[in-house]
Amino acid sequence: MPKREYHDHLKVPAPAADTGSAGSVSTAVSLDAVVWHRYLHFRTRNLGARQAISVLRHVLLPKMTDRSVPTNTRAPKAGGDRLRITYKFDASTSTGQRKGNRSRNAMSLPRENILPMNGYDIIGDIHGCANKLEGLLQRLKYEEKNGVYRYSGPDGERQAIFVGDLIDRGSQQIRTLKLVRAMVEAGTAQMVMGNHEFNAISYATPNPEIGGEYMRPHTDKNDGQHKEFTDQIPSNSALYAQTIEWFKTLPLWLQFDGIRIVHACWSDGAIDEVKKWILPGMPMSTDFVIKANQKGSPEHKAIEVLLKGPEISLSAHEQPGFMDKDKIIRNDARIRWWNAEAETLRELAEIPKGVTTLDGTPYPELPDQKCVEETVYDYDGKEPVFYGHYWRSWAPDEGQDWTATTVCVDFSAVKGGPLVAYQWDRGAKVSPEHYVEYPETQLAETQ
Ligand SMILES: [Mn+2]
Repeated sequence: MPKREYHDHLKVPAPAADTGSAGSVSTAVSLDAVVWHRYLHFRTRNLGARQAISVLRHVLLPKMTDRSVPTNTRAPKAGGDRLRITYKFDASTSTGQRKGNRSRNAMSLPRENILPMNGYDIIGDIHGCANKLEGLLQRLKYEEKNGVYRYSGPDGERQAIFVGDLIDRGSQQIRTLKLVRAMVEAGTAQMVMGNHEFNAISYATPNPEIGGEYMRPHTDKNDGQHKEFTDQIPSNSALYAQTIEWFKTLPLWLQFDGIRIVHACWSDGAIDEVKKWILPGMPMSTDFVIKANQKGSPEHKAIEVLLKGPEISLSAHEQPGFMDKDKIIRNDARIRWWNAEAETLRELAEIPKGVTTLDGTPYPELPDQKCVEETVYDYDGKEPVFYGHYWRSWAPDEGQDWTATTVCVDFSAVKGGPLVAYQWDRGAKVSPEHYVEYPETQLAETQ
């Protein structure tokens, strides 16, 4: 493996140290998207603003003198990709006089922080299937080094992106968490929150209005869904508390380099609602957790759409409910938001194959009536959006699992399906050859 070169120069305006007198200078740094996300990643470690800035300085501006101190005391704002940092100098430490400072206009940055990625490997819902995760990472040419998987193949710099739902159901909860968290913290991966991580946060958040209750009530049903996690990571353990705090730092969506990632559904309306509450890079607050668990609140609706996907009411369209596999009666159907052209009830509503009406007869075809409100979820963005959540069956179907601008990567790994990734190369069009599954599908014998 070729030795990596970790230093390079990025042309950013260095604080001009002019006079040799004491003073301060402020500089606006244009951050590459990767650096920006790297920076946000540091912010998500629950650092205070000062600590974060000092980390930032360490990462971005390692050639600054020790005594040129960033003076921001507030967190820099995520206004696009620009960041304003003010440096304070005294006469003896102005950068221009510093011996060995080769360039006033270039600062040395760690290369892995500034190089744009050649591509991203977007990985589906894991649900505690650590063996499949390791198998998939190895197929994608990630190698473990010092406890962290990192892309080590021939294709330049790549990063993994997890679409959420690391936990619940599977038998390897801790291994999965440790593996993914190590990658996210080392910057070899990013991750968005899934509904299972959000549920875990809510399950651990006391209800301020009812003593002894939690925002996600500890009912038999909710206990059951969360059982593998709480069995393997007892709620009184330090790991439990640390894990819940880490979940709060996960973003609800990601957008950079021409791609978008969300657990269940990209919705500009839902994103705008969440932006009122959560600043980029800041952890989810308890206030938001409480709001987002109040049925009917805009925050609840936004979280439902982003993490579980939008639904359409069958009864509101005078259609019968259906009985799902678990004999639960459903009056709402999932919306096929990935179908940009969907307009009618039949096109919009996803009725699972083989379900019946309440009296046991096969569910009839839905009418062709036009819907208006629900088409708001039709994805019409130009950037491809990658998502998980939908428990699809391998192999991917065109129009359903992938379109020109939507890519589902959840193929039910914990229910016997493969764990799936989509290898996105910068600028490439969506195409099913970019799907990679583990275990690998046996190809049919050809004649
Ligand atoms: Mn999910």
